[in-house]
Amino acid sequence: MKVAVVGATGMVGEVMLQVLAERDFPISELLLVASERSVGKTLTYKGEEHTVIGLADAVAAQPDIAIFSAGGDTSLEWAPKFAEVGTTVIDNSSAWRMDPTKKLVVPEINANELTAEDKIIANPNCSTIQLVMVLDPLHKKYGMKRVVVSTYQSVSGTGLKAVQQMENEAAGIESDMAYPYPINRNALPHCDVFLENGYTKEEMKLAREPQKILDDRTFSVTATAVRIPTAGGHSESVNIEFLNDFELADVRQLLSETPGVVVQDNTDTNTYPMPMFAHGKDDVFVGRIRRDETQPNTLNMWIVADNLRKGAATNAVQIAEYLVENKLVSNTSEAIS
Ligand code: A2P
Ligand code: 11C
Repeated sequence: MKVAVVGATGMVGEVMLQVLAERDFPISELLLVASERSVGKTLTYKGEEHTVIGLADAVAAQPDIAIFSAGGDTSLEWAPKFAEVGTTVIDNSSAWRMDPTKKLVVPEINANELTAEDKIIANPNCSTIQLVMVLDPLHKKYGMKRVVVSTYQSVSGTGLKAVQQMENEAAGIESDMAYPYPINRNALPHCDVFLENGYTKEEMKLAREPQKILDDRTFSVTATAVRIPTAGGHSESVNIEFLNDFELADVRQLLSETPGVVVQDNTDTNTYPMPMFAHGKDDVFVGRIRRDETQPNTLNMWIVADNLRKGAATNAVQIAEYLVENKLVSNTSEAIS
């Protein structure tokens, strides 16, 4: 496959390259793409140096697959241009997610919706992906009615400037502010921009994307998204009301049999998921599974995942793998590695 990584110099782009290499994705030619500011810089992939190119040159090269993580505006403008030359775009921004003509895919859940005609495929928001990985099997078995989620999100979700703000504040060094307030030793109930309804855009992604991915509008999700001074991954406190009752042992069993989900749940040994230990891993970790004693058929749990891996890069690469395995993408060149 001729593969373009758009946004290769960014935080997600860097993890994207790691994940492509680790999973030995079949690449015959790799195009590393970023803004004009970065054109000419070199990046290393599998020990080989590659020169960063601009978007126009990347379109002209007609890659088979382009994985985008360069922000919504870049995706809105450039994804259609790649699609026009036959490239299949997997887009990590929020630009196309709720477009009814585009699929929103978590491979473990709905990759089977994909066809060769899908030229722009949306990767869900990081906090959505880890949530639906756990909701999907439970919904199939018990039928969800309502989900209340509160997030504890890593600064890496905002980007490098935010990671630097946190590190500089911790070290007592003045720095540029990615947030309107200090983040170190703080918690900001503010992820992404505020909307007219009083929610943030991040909260509305959590409310809407799960219905599209699970292809079901009969359940509802309400969210509060909070930024905290962690770097390893996003955490979520989740309350789920079901139509049907459950046994806790069955819930644990079901989740432990779900591919991509790992149950870490033993209060006797202080075993529960934490972002420090989810960091660098592709799985979604779930624990603190307990009955909500205030109303019937309701569960509480805690879900953690590395937002740059399963929340972004790994999910996108898994979509690319599915396309290749199922011959849903044109292959203009023989794979050599
Ligand atoms: P660049 O490094 O040249 O600015 P992050 O989310 O970590 O800030 O990364 C964003 C990524 O998207 C970077 O690789 C960045 O490239 C890229 N990017 C941002 N704006 C554009 C643009 N207008 N065209 C192409 N790439 C862009
Ligand atoms: C965050 N979820 O942690 C964001 C980052 O819609 O893809 C990714 C934003 C998006 O703030």
